[in-house]
Amino acid sequence: MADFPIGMAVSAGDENRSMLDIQAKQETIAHHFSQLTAGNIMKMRYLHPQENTYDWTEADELVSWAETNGLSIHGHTFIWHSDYQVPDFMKNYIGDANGFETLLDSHVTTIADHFRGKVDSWDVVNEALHQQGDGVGVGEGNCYRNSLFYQKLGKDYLANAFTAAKAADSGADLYYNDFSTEGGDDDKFACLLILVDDLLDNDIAIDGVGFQMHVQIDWPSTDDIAAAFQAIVDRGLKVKITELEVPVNNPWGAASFPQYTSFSEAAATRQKARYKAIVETYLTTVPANLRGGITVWGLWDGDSWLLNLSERAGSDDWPLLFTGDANGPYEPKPAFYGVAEALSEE
Ligand code: 9MR
Repeated sequence: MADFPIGMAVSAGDENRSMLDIQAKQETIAHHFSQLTAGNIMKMRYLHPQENTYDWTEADELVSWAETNGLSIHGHTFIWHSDYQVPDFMKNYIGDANGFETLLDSHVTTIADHFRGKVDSWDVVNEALHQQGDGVGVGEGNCYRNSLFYQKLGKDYLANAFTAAKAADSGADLYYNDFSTEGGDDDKFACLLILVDDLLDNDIAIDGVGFQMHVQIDWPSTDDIAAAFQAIVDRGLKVKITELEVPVNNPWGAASFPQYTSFSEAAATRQKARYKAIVETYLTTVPANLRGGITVWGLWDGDSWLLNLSERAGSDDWPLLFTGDANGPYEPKPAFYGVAEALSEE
């Protein structure tokens, strides 16, 4: 339907609701989507649990399913600060900065090399910028998250990771990926541009920016989203929506929460319009040669990570494109048709 990847984030391996255990899920995904992102199983700790041990079994199984069914893979992710994902041997590393740099380069190189030719694109580094609302302001010195990697190597770990990934797999598109960069948080967006421009000024091999887009039904505005995409397009880089979902309730923006206590027709209609507007914004702002694709973060409402998020306690958000039961069948929601309409209007 689209001439760029339409992606789906999936559970696999021994995770709950693994797509490889659920026939109906495989069929629905193969029918409607052209790319997979592993929601978890290609993160640092899964692939590289110990310094000299890589575990490819679960990822290879998923990649092989994708290959057999004609879907490409977006790799997620070589480097992510999230405590639960950083392997203990990295946290406990006691050598000097050079040693840590070698270890991290080898992590990226080994994984990129293993999947060379099988993974179309990678989130090379995920969420290296400060969280929104932390009040530190903008400026190169306070843009970067004080992660383990930053503590050990400063911002150089980003450039190093892109360089190592390109050397190991020159064919894969390399993305910097983050959340709240799609407008609505001016400081974080300014920091994104500082990061990207720093890489470009130093001729580092970055191909694009991944906008996660864990957005709200009413935030950020499509004007803000368009401006964020445009800034990346102006730099000649690809734009990829990497983790899209649209919950019907906004826990931060509105006085009453939840706004919808059932998935009413009004909620479904509003959600459809929002999904459609996001895809239209993408299509009108990003020229065809810079479209890295659009990935939704889960298949049906019961798959969403938002169900476990404390900020959303007391709400059921129905954030995804399908409804159904755990083992299927899955029914497209109005939002699905909103996306399809936007794509077919092109
Ligand atoms: O959806 C993912 C959830 O299943 C995991 O428990 C969580 C921690 O690894 O990560 C979630 O995915 C995140 C993604 O990797 C990076 N951007 C934010 C996503 C939602 O938290």
